[in-house]
Amino acid sequence: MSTSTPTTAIEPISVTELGARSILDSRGFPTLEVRGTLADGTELRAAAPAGASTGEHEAVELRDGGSAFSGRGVNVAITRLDDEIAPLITGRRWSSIDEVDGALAELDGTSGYRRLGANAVVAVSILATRAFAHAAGQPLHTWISTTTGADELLPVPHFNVLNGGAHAANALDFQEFMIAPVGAATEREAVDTGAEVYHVLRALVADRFGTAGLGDEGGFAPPLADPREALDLLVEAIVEAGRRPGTDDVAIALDPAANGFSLGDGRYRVGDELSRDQLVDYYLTLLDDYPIRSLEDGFAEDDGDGWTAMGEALRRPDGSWRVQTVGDDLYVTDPARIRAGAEKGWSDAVLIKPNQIGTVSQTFAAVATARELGMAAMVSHRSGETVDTFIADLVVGTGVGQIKSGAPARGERVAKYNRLTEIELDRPGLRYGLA
Ligand code: 2PG
Ligand code: MG
Repeated sequence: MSTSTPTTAIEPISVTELGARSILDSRGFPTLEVRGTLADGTELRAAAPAGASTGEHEAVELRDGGSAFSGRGVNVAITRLDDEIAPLITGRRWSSIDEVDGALAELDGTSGYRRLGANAVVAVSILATRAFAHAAGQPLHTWISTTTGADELLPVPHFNVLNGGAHAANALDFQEFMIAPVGAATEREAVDTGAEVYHVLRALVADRFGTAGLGDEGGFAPPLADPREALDLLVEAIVEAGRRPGTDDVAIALDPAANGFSLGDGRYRVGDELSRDQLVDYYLTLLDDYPIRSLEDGFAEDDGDGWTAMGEALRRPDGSWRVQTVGDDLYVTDPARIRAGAEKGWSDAVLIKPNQIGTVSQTFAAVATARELGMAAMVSHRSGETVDTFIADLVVGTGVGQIKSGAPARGERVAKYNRLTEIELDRPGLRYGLA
């Protein structure tokens, strides 16, 4: 991951009006959409996503409680935005995203934005980022690259095509089975490859299980339980689509999301009950048998001993890792947690979700921390999404080279992939691939 020096001065912004409304997310639950008007009359929007398998230490969404929508309404958050955030944001000119985000944190006054709600704060922060890009006359991804000093890069998409865990009603303990076209030459080719494998997989699943029902992220959710069965299906689909399963062509990535099958005290259930060492061994046999390039949240967020054992098993004598090992719930996009994990040898990569930490500038700080520590990063959607495409520009502008946005199907997932191929069209010559 190389960096370059920012060249453009930041233009100040002024937002003359700011408001919010409740919209439905991809699971049919309320979420916030923020709308702002700039001094030149330009209207901007931003929407907050929402996770299902959330980390214990994530920034906190403000939800109404009560019986409507199982307590998941956002009316209290909208009232606080109208009463407190809107007067703050519209009251002055802002000269940097750090300044906006710092003022939001100060106004909130709690850790994790408990008072104003991280759902409101992240949407306002994204809207402010769009305002700065507009003021600078730059596409969002270019403004992000200029501001963070990173080189732009089109990322390898990680398509979640088989769903389990908290995202599906089947008995599959692992949450996400992804395919990553690392060998593609362009974003266009990568996205098309993902879609072609997805269609072959649909036919295989329908043929074998008589159903091609979906999980929350648009991947299929057949009634299987054993991760190996899911991996066999993926390999078969990749081959049948005319591609080569391999870590240099169409690779596999896993997010077991181990919080979901942790029994506590270092015990896990993957079919059978497994100890920490048995779970490490289980992953090692999967790495032997399948072309897996990335393994996210292999242990629970509170099981430091598990992460240490896995790190010891996966690090080669020269310090390189046998598989990219990603912390999601473990780090919650928090620079301090990332730093602590790196010191303990827990992983060599970080998942980046803006709403986990709350603001765009904190998200930039998480990416910068990963880069400083020599760790890889992957930008991620949430299982509850909207058609907001901010993370597509974020991944290009921060140049981290990896994104996951669910299956190559369903509007809220493909909005991000389609934005990536649009950026590629607008920027001929921009490199595609891993950082
Ligand atoms: C994850 C995410 C996104 P959720 O665990 O990585 O895929 O799921 O948004 O439910 O936390
Ligand atoms: Mg995860």
